Amino acid sequence: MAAKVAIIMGSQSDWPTMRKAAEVLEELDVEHEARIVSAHRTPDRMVAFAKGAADEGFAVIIAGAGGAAHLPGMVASMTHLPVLGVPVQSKALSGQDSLLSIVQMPAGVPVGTLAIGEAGATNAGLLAASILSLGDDDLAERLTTWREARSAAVAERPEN
Ligand code: RP5
Repeated sequence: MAAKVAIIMGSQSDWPTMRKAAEVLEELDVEHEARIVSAHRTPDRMVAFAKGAADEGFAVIIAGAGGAAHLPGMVASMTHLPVLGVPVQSKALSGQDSLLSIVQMPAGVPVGTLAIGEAGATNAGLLAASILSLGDDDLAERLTTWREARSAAVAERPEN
């Protein structure tokens, strides 16, 4: 069974951000699955997901949430899998609340926290692929090719 990446989010409203992680994983041909799992609205679903994620075949978890963004940290407390946290840009505080809720974990329960918003989601996808590439030479090659293409697409001079 190929290692999968789970993309979980607290709400449907997080999907426009979190789909950026899915898009980059699709580009890299990495198996992934997106689910809505809320720490506050569906706590039982969260516990079941976190405790069962490894047995389901997930190798990396990307967790995005906004506001009082407890999802990544709570999931990290219940699994040994790497958890990458994406602070979704909130309306009230522009995602600063999300960032601080996710990043400041106590020692012993790590969450790899990315940037606020779409850049964070894209980079979470890339980081998940990078983690999986440690045990997958073909993926490492695809990732290298992807990065080279991104570099090649940068013009040397600005256009008028
Ligand atoms: C969080 O509350 C979600 O992750 C979302 O970012 C935020 C707002 O959710 P909705 O009220 O839009 O469903 O749990």
